[in-house]
Amino acid sequence: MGQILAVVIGLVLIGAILWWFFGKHTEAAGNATINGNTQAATVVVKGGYSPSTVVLKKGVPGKVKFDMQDSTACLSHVVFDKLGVNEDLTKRPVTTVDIPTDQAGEYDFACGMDMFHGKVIVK
Ligand SMILES: [Cu+2]
Repeated sequence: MGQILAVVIGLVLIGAILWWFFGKHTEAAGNATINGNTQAATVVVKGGYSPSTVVLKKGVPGKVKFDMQDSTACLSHVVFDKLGVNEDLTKRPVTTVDIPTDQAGEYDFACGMDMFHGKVIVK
């Protein structure tokens, strides 16, 4: 009886650990709102990026709007390495970054210290 209990507790703990590490990956990706000839997705910056993944439609000029609600230095800049973008988000409440959508691909972004990560998927 004690053994079964130990196994059950073990499985629950393993499940909790897996959820803790991998649960965030199931967070829904944000989709862009298409408005006429352009599309925009909003990422709220507050203790991280929410959502941390946004999806843009290929072929429609795209923007990602960073809605700054964080006051820590950590998240003050957003860096898109591949695009050569390094924006100071503290200058205005919402900072817009243009994303090339002529071909499918992924653009990773991170805070200035490379601690928080997100990505934009074009497909
Ligand atoms: Cu940081």
